[in-house]
Amino acid sequence: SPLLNVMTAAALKAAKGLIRDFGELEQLQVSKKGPADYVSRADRRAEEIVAGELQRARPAYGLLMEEAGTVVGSDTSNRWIIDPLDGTTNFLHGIPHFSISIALERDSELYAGVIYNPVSDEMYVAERGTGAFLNGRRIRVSARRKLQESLFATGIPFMGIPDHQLLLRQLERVMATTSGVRRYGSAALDLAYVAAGRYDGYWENGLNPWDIAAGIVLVREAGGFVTDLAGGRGMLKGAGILATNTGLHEDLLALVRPSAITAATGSS
Ligand code: 2AM
Ligand code: CA
Ligand code: CA
Ligand code: CA
Repeated sequence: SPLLNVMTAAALKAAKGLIRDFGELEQLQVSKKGPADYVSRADRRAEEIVAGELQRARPAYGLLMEEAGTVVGSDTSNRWIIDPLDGTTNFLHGIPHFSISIALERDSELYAGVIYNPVSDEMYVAERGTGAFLNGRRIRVSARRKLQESLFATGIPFMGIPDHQLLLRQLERVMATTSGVRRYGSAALDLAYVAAGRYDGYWENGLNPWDIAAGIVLVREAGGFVTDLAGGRGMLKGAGILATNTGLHEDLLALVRPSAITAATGSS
């Protein structure tokens, strides 16, 4: 579709710069935004390219970006949500697992999403009602229904997140009953992998809208189900995220929802 073409073109253009910078990491200027939150010239440059391309194609739309913040558009029903480099820590350590994530929110609903991994050259796209695709091929969530056969992903809280205990308790419960847990460090790619049926589910506490907006569209269009960690719809409001192949949703939610954990351990 014309919309997805605009989004993929922006991602591909920004990816060229990221790949160049990934090959010359020593020259990259890195600064610190917050506890364990690093930003490099690569993040900023990629974001400028993505935002510039999207604004050229759809001048009236607003933007929500990780690095530059918010741009209010004259068309208030359409807003881009952009993470120009998801997995910055991997990137800065020379680990080839990072992505560009672009979502479109329309009338306050997530409408389209594009996630691109420049190293593996995997382009994930989804638009509401038309399915999810990886490099042009239709993708679907997995069909697994048993926890003990299923593989899950999560994110490990970084410095500055107060409740490390929550993840440790969630891990304890998920490890004991499933095929395993992975932690690769790009929330956007974690969601893309759920959409592609690689992971059977993924959860993470907290996160920002740009980490997950595009991935939510992908998982839904691939037949999956996405909620916050209380089973509600607060994913973009920092209430955590749980994305599964739908069939496993209740089971995984029962293992990781904070209220269940608090009740089971009797602490707060
Ligand atoms: P980033 O690479 O764009 O910063 C990994 O669990 C997810 O958490 C990624 O989406 C990563 O996004 C984000 N993340 C990692 N460290 C972070 C920090 N200190 N503050 C906020 N988000 C962080
Ligand atoms: Ca960041
Ligand atoms: Ca991110
Ligand atoms: Ca980022």
